[in-house]
Amino acid sequence: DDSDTIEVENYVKANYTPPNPNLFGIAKHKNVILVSLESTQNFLIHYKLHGEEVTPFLNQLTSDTFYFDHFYHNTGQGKTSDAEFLIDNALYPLPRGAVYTTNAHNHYQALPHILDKSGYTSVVFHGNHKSFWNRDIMYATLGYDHFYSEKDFHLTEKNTINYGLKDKAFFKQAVPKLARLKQPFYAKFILLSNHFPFLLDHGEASLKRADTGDGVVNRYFQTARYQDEALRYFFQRLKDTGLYDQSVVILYGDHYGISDNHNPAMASVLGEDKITAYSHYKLQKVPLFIHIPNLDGASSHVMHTTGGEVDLRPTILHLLGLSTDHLIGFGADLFSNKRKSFTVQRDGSAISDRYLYAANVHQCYKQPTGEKVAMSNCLTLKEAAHQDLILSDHVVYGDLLRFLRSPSSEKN
Ligand code: GP9
Ligand code: MN
Repeated sequence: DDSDTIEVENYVKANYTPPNPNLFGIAKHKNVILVSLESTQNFLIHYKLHGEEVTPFLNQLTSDTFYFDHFYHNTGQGKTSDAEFLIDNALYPLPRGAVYTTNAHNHYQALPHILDKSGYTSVVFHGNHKSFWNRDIMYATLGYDHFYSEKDFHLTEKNTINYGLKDKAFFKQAVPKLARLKQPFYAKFILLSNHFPFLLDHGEASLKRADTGDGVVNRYFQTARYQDEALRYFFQRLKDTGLYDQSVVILYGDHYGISDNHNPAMASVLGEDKITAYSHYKLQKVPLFIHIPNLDGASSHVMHTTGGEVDLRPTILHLLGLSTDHLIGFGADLFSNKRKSFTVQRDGSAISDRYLYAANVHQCYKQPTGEKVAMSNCLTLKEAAHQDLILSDHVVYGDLLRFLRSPSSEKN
């Protein structure tokens, strides 16, 4: 009802984080290309297996773009779709189920609708059936103009595995469609090949398996390498077509790939005795890369700011020169000098550069050592996470954005 809406509005207003004035509008009218890296965890970056880099292309991107090495997924049971939801709406996914399936008819202030007002065309490319995660319905709600799904690609026995089109064939077929779009566009690419149980066809692995005794973990490195090769090809094509210099390109790991069921193998991968409650949260880091075009001389940097997927909507809008002070949402611009070091996990955990509150064991840890400290150190953090999650859930469960009269919330 109205009092709920007012509470959310006040909280969001009080937490508003202004943009970095040096970057606000730096990419005005540029395209936005978003790539969802399937199950890609941050530990892969610069990791060496059998003395070889697993992700040589992404490793190179850490010095060609803004690379965030303290960036976390904020997803729940809706996995890939939760990550998409977070980024488009700056709202958290739900404590159970997938918001894409349970609340696909709500009112939202999603990126496609916001960008539409600046003349953007919004599209999604994904090599799986359109109804997976209820995407076809949700994308219409969020304002996407077109969804290039399985039926828009040429699928064969050879170019598919597991959930659908292999990443290399996917990019090969998608780039010509991308190049034909009216600019500026917001285009999302959702990858598939690095998906559990991490399958490749014979002769497609360019890296030997790991030898942890756990087949899932062993194969994970091979499909991550395959994805890395597909991304190298994609960037080359973006450069060939001239789109690279006209686009903000964002790559993010959607969620963890290796669950806690594989902790013994992961301990050996990381050279640790065992995966502790603390290292579990470290493993929830996913890589984030942001390429900003025409930023002469200052276009790359390793960013240590603690953040998460919920921060991307304001980050993107500010780069495009669009203000966010009238929008309902959580998170804050990752480039802002005023942002708090903060992100949450859907289980109620909270992370800053100084402390980590681990909800799974109700313990406060000091960062980055993981030393156990008194809960009093974590109370502010824990409460902030709780407020964010509770109020975001109010918005989604109560469909509160329908009550807002600002033009950005109108369905068009
Ligand atoms: C399916 C793909 C994978 O279309 O996005 O979904 P996930 O299982 O990772 O949520
Ligand atoms: Mn996924």
